[in-house]
Amino acid sequence: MAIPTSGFAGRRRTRDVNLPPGQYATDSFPVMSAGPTPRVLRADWTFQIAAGQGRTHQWTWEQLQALPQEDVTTDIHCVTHWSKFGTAWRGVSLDTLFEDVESGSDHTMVHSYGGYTTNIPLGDLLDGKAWLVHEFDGEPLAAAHGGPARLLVPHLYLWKSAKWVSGIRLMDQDLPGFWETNGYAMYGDPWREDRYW
Ligand SMILES: Nc1nc2c(c(=O)[nH]1)N[C@H]1C(S)=C(S)[C@@H](COP(=O)(O)O)O[C@H]1N2
Ligand SMILES: [Mo]
Repeated sequence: MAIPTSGFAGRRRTRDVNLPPGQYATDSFPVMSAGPTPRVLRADWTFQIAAGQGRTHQWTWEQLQALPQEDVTTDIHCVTHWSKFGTAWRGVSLDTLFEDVESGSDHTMVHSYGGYTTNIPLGDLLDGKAWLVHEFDGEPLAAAHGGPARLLVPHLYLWKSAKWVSGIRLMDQDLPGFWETNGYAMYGDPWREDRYW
């Protein structure tokens, strides 16, 4: 939605209320990867949640597909200043995956095939805020964008949405992942421009 910032029609300038500070909107979908694209076959794919003390929950591709699927349309915001409005995804809510996970830990490290990691507070993965997605725009998620499956945490900068995600490990303390070790913020709220430390 665009709102006018001036009442004079002739001099009207608009500011998009959905655009976080310092961002511009783009229709393209840039590929941002820190390394080569890992090729993971769906037949070999697994996703794990490790809750500590040997309690690990694991899903195969077939088991993931058998879970309730949600269609999510959301804006995404990259720390390199581009935002993309109304992106359409399909996948499984993290609430569904965490349903039977018992843990007293408040922090998580998200792990990807290929070795990428990123830290996210557990609370930011629950209550309808995050998904494990495997379709974009009605098509299987392209490998360049994280296929077979990636995390989608749209209320944080997009580096938190780990591509080629392989699992989530619960942690008792907040530890930095890959980009967080290399200067990116621990939390990454686009509305507060929480970009770098
Ligand atoms: N595994 C993995 N996930 C990743 C990255 C990466 O390099 N490896 N890059 C992150 C960054 S910095 C961004 S901006 C988004 C980019 O997603 P896209 O390539 O689909 O636009 O993925 C994030 N997830
Ligand atoms: Mo990024």
